[in-house]
Amino acid sequence: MKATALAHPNIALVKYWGKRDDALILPHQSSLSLTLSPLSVTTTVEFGVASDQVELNGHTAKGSERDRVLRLLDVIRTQSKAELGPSKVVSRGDFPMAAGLASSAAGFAALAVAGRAAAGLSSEPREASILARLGSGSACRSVQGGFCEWQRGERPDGEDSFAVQRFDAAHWPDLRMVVAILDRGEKEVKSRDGMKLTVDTSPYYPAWVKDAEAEVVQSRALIAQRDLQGLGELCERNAWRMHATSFAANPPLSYMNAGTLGLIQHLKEQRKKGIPVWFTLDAGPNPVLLTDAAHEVAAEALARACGAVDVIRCTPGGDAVLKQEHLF
Ligand code: 2P0
Repeated sequence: MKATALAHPNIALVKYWGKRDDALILPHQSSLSLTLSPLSVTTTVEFGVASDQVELNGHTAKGSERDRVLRLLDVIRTQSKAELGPSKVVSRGDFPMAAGLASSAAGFAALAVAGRAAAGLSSEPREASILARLGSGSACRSVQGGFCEWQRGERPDGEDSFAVQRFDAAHWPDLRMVVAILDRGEKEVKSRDGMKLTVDTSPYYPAWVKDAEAEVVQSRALIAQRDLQGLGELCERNAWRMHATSFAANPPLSYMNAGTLGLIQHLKEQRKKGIPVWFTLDAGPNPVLLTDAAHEVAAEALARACGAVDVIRCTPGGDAVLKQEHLF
């Protein structure tokens, strides 16, 4: 009745931006991401304790944070034939939560894998991915390593909306993602609220959905060929388009700040000098640079020259895994 899992965060190369069902977290379009090593979140789940307890990064979770965790465990209870009883959850991440990297993705993926194991349910990636999705959409892409594609699905119950691994981490060991932390502050508009505002008010939204769906297919071919330039260009274009939908929302929404734009400009100049480096940007000001092993030091230097207060160099990461050592 107790299990522990470790999962890595992921960064989308083709972004998820907007839900067709807010409760079940079903997206309007498919997305494709790379799982990131060495960053990880470890989570222990135990059923059959005296009362529900949730501890995240050393503090007792309250309000919606606690509700999101307990909701996922409730789904496990309905799937289990056994009487599981109340649960205790302890989760710890090894990277700065303010980095703008989706710690929720790794957190809910680890929770889904550990929770299912603690309940004696199968370790099917599909089932864990559907469960993780109910915590946070992007979490469905952190159950497996390498390059994972979240297929939007068609069904209203979400049973066909989960991530599948297209290429494992060993497919492209030379690829690097360099996280440039320009700003550690909490963002003003959470991704969940920003994407909802965009879906509801941006006239550009339908065009985004159509393009992104096509870009998932294109990215698959570029990854198959390990085409860094092709993938880098696609990745930038997709990030610009995602952010453009939000610029056109009402009221307008920008996750970029002056530092973000400064880095993007500098990056273009470096590229003209022959450094193969491209960016992607989630719902925050901190770009993630896509490059190869030979240029990760140059990418870090570029980020620092543009004011990065911290830089995290990542490689393709592996699957979420069960661990023998528990957190309690
Ligand atoms: C992504 N993001 O594909 C996109 C790009 C942010 C920008 O997934 O509401 O925390 O819990 O499903 O997964 C961040 O949103 O949102 C995200 P919910 P989530 O990675």
